[in-house]
This record gives sequence, C-alpha cells and structure tokens, in this order.
Amino acid sequence: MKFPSTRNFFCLEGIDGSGKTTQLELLANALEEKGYKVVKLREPGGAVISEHVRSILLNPAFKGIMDDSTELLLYNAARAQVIAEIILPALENGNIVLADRFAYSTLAYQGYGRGLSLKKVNELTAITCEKCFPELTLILDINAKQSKIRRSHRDETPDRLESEADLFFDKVSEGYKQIAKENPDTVCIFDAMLEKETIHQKILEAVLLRLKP
Ligand code: Z5A
Repeated sequence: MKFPSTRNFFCLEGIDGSGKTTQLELLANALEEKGYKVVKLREPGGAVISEHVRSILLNPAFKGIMDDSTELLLYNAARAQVIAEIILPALENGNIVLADRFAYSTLAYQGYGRGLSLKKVNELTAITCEKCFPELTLILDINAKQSKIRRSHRDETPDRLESEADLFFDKVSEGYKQIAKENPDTVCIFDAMLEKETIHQKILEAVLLRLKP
C-alpha cells in the first residue's frame, strides 16, 4: 500500500540493536552542522501521552497477557498523538523530523512478526498516518542472531518485546527486507554490520539527495 510522502520527514527502522539510535544521532548532528533545524523523536513515544502508551507496551509484566490486536492499536494510538502534537507542528515550522521507528515497525513487528493481517495493519496505518508519512525510510538490516549479541551487552532487564524468541525477530527481519523490496522509491536498506561511520556516510548521502531543492 502507498502512503503519503511528507517532505523533510525521515525515519530509521530495523530490529533491536541494529544501530538506529546511533545512526539517528549521527545524522541529526551532521544535518545540524549543515544548518538544518532538526527535531528527533522515538516511537513508541515522543510526546507525553505516547510515552505513557510506551510504558504499557514495553512492560514485561504484560507478556502473554496483551492481545495482539491491543498491541496493534496501542502502537497506532501512540503514533496518532506524536503526529498531531510533535511531527506536524515541527514540519510546519521548517524542521527536519527524524524518527527512530514509525509505521513500518508496526508492519514488520505486528504484521510479519506476530502474523496479523498485513492488509489490516496497512489499513490502520492509512488512518493513523493520513496526514504524514516519511518521504524516506532508512532500514538497518541485521539478522536476529547478531541483534541478540548486541543486545546481550546491555545490563537492563529485557522489555516485553525484547524477550520474544529468535524466530519472532527472524520474521521481523524478513519483513523489513520485504518492505524495502516493495517500496524501492521510498525505502533504502543498509547492511547494519558495516562500520558505524560507513553506514552514516551512506545514510547522509541518501538524505541529502532528498533535501536538495
Ligand atoms: N515496536 C513494535 O513492535 N511496533 C511498533 O509499531 C513500534 C515499535 C514503533 C521499541 O523498543 C520496541 O517496540 C521494539 C519494537 C517495538 N522492540 N523490540 N524488541 P525501543 O525503542 O526500546 O528499542 P529499539 O527501537 O528496538 O532500539 P534499540 O534496542 O535501542 O536498538 P537500536 O537503536 O537499533 O541500536 P543502538 O542503540 O544504536 O545500538 C545498539 C548497540 O550496537 C550499541 O551498543 C551500539 O554502540 C552498537 N552499534 C551500533 N551500530 C553498530 C555498528 N555499525 N557496528 C557495531 N556496533 C554497533
């Protein structure tokens, strides 16, 4: 399904530990050095209500209790709020918006990962994201095994999603590849196992191409 293409709105995607947050920071700094105004946000989250929804979604106490449809709707609810409260005003004020995850996370995790109907996930996305959708999504491709190795270096207790089995992350990873294949004009996929700086330069190049008037 095709979604709107909103100028100056970019998103980083990939499974956990793929390096999204690292690359988002590098990209934001590089753009700011070039004089662009940048607003960064994470999903789920980025606005007060959305952060409250995040704490429900990631709470390990709800593992095995939260229904897949509840999960789908909560991610969309968090997204609807951050779009209205943060993303649209930021774009209207001439900022570049960089999102750490957006609606393709829902397609990859709830659609490909959980096995919910891709059509229904897309239909819901069309409602939630009626007013904006990234003009370019940058996917960091890493397999479930490598992602697990990177995540194992963390001290924190895994959140509800992080404690899913390897098979789940394999499906999510395959989902991202499929999304890239089906949307070659608006999605770029990068090998997340390359050096951080190498990935950064590739991402920066792709974004600067879009920013040219
Ligand atoms: N989720 C969903 O199911 N549906 C949805 O619609 C949305 C989200 C929006 C949010 O988790 C969870 O919600 C997520 C998907 C789900 N769950 N899972 N599982 P989150 O926001 O808490 O976390 P995350 O988005 O998954 O990100 P992360 O775990 O923080 O990882 P990351 O941002 O991709 O990676 P990083 O923090 O930049 O890097 C991880 C480590 O790797 C770090 O030590 C880096 O120094 C290192 N790193 C980074 N790049 C490299 C390279 N190139 N080489 C070597 N090492 C590197």
